[in-house]
Amino acid sequence: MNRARVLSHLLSRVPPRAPRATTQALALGGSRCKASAPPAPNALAAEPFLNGSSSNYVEEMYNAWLQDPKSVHQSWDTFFRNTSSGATPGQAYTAPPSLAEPSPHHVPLSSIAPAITPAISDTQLTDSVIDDHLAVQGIIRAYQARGHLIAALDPLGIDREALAERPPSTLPSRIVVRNYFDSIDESDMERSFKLPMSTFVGLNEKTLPLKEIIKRLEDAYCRSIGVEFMFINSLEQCNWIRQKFETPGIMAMNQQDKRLLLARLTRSHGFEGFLARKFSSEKRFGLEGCEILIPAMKQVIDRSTSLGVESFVMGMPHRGRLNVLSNVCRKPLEHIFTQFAGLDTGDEGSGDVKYHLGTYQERLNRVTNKNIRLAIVANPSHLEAVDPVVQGKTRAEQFYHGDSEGNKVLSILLHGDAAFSGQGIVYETFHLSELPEYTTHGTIHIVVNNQIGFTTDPRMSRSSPYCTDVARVVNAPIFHVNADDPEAVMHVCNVASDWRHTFHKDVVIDLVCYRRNGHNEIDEPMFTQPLMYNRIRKLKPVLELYAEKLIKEGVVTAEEVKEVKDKYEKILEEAFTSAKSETRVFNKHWIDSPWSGFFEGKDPLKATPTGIHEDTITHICKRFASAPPNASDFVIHRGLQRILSSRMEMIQARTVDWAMGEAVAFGSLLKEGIHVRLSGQDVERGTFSHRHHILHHQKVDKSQYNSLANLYPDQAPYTVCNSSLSEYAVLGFELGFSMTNPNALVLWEAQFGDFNNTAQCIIDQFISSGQSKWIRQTGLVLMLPHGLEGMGPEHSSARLERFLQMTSDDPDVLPAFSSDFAIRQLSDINWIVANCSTPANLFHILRRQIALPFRKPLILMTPKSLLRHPDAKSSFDEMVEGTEFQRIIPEKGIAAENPAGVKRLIFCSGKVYYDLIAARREAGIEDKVAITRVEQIAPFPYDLVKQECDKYPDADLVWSQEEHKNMGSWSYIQPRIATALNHERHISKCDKVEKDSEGLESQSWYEYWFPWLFPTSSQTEVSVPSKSDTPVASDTRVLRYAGRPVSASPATGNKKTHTREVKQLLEDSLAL
Ligand SMILES: Cc1ncc(C[n+]2csc(CCOP(=O)(O)OP(=O)(O)O)c2C)c(N)n1
Ligand SMILES: [Mg+2]
Repeated sequence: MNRARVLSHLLSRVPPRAPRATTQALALGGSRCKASAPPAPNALAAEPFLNGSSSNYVEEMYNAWLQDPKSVHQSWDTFFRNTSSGATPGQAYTAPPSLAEPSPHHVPLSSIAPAITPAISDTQLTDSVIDDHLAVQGIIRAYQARGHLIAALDPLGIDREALAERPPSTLPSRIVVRNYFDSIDESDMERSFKLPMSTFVGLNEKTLPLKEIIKRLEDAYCRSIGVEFMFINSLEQCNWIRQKFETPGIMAMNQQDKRLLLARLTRSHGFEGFLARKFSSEKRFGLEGCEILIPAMKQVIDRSTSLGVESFVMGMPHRGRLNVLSNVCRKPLEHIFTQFAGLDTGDEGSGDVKYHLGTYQERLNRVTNKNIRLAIVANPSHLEAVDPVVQGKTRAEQFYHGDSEGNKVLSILLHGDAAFSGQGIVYETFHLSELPEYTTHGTIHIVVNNQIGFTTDPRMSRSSPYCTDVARVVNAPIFHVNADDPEAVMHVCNVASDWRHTFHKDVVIDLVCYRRNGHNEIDEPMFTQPLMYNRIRKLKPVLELYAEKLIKEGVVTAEEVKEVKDKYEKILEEAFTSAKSETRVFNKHWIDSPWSGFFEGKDPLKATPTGIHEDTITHICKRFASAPPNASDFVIHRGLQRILSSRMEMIQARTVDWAMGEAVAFGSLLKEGIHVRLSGQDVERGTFSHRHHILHHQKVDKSQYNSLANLYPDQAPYTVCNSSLSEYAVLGFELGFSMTNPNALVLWEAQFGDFNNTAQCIIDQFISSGQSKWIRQTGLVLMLPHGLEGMGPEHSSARLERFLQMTSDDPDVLPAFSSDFAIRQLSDINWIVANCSTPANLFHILRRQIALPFRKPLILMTPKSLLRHPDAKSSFDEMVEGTEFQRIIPEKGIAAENPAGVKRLIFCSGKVYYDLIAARREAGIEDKVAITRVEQIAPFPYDLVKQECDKYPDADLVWSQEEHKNMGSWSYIQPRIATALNHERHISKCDKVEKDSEGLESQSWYEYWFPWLFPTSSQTEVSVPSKSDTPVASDTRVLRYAGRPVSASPATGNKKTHTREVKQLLEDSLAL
């Protein structure tokens, strides 16, 4: 313990103005300094702030000061000046003025002296005493910061062996305490030291012998729990954690809790064993090796319920999912067993494998005697993709319950070790955790860390020491725990629940465990991890270990253990027998977000009108064009004032531009009590500076005004929020948000449409296919700025073609034309894809999302240059009552007045329309060329397109698009127009009503959601239009393509090429 003394002694020999060479030699140590240095004042040695670790720093400061006194902080300058001018020991240092309040946990050195044990307090306060106490503080801190590095976390003991093989300099004690132990000997161990306020190991003692201090620290930090928390910036939070782990006896558990824990472990273990016996060749991604997960989750739920939580929204991967569904959520065992039976489905949907399905259960929590709701969100195979969805759903539940601090709704996310460290979405989701409009006020993360990912060892799958290191970015404490120590796991679960309740921040429980079988039950793990699996084979299951422990402690008897086991086995057997009599599986049993009240009393094929009263339009527009009511106090940017004035002018002219069309859609829904939430990067202003939903006071920071939130006193809330720079997480989040409440319009806007591909997984796995797989509807809107404006390959294409390729309507089958054709198409398709060309149509399509009696995702290509295009405006007349969304906007000019004279009918979509009409005007062929806009691309408006074609019998047909030929709508449009003209193309057969192997019709989604309309499935009251309603004449015209040629890149980066391409496509389109 004398290193500091030696250094300060050396430093004390620094001459007041030693030449630079001398101080450098000092830094190296050795006798030269003694020989060359003249006797120096002993000022430095006596300064209280000097210790071993600061001496190098002092030397650096001193050297710098010698070079230039101004290069060091003023306090150093004063200090060195005082020292040089011969200040007496202890007098040279003058503290710099403090910027911060003194911390309540600050321990002044002087406070050490009185508390030292009699033996020491008799002596003078010497350097040695101070150093020794500082060293003890250092040791305490070392355990707190690094104790986890040597904790016994691994049930396999592999990490311990790895430690033992290390060179002595990296041995455990060295890893934790580094060099503090260098000069400690046995006599130091018996000495008593004052405990600083930064530790709780003393309980009521103020001093303890060093030996006892170290023992207690090892108990707290180096046994079955490894706590990582010292990176947290809050002293309050650090102390809270210290107290939860250091307080002697804090982990003690009563007998009743031990018995409950054993019973829960018995179920967890019994469930997997039962499935293994009954379905030995089926994949189930069993939990064996981490059976403690079930008691752990239940403990978190019990504890959180006792703290006031009523609803738990959970996301989890494949591992142990069935076990969680059964033993945590209490999903009926019969529902789970029938999933193994290979039965036909009894209702709508294409279904999913059993370990991806969601659930929603309401039940009594027996421990707290409170009712709780539990949801596990359905997810695809794509690991961690569900994380942001869970967050969004949780946030929405909190929002609609007015739970502004997350006291009632809690999200729990489960992870695998490989996925947690490997998937970027984990990081993106963590970054939402503290954002005001995205926070769920703390998520409890539980990692099933079985130290393997499929066949890959951790050393090959991550570069971070722990799989949990990603959580450090948000200052989340991380509790690593040996999963074979059930009581330690329970303690950690309690602390994690309390942490979340106290600080409303994320926390991680890392269950360090193993995987007893292969990745799934059919895999052979010995191929790739022979040594690990040799060891696993020798390990007793945790249930056995814990039962033995409790029997030994006298908490239970062997008979009791067996009794609990047999009782559960009987429950399983009975459910298994009753599941055998089931003939169908029902997807509806697996819905994670039921909207029970939403569908009731509705006509499944009737939408409410979207046009609104002109007074409402005017009122909303006026508010949207106005400064806040206290305008004189609220300084608005001059540029914005101009925008507001131009909005006022539009009101005078009874017109709206794009931003106002959108605002009226939002405002009118808000008036009707529909919550609107618009989220995405820079959405408050709008990437193209057209929206300005939030006005900023130019003189007062954070003073803002949101006009749409202030339209009517009793309106629904309006949320508009700039998001983090993430597409994957934010889109996932909004999807989750939209799942909770069907009576809300949730929109996500991409900065530019092409960025949607970084959220591809959410689009493919959830939005496009979610209803089919999980019969879960969503009315989420994706607004994707799209269009080739000469801005280069990026920022041009929202990849419209991909959305169209994923639509689920058959290009070869012409649906029967009937009065409800449009809405029937909407209800049958997986999503709607549109590219509106007028603000009025935008207004209607947004309102239609809510007007529909069901929910469908809407993929909207949105414009850029059209935001300010003088022609892209709509009259109030197009939005008032009696108007509606126009799936196509037919030619309305002179060509339409004399259809017989029309030589060409051009179909197009989006902004290219405005280029085409300008070029047509210039060419003077407005009477010969009709131009019709397809606004709703999917589902394809066969009926209206057919009408247009019929109207111009002598016209040739052209599809004109600005996207390259292998992109945009062409490949979607082409076969569908052919089908519209020629009816069915007989390429594939599509039966609307599917029959199962027993010849029984499955229930359609209408029947499921609207059972009152379907007394029995054979007595349907909905008239299904017959194919004979459809005209049979055939039109042999062939649609021609006019546009850019195929390309690998979505757009040219060269402005001149862009202009040439536009000219070419217009010529191709219009040349007669
Ligand atoms: C995004 C993604 N990539 C790859 C896979 C294929 N896959 C399924 S499980 C698995 C290993 C997962 O390991 P881990 O996260 O540790 O969970 P464990 O199976 O060990 O519980 C892999 C690579 C996947 N499901 N998702
Ligand atoms: Mg794993």
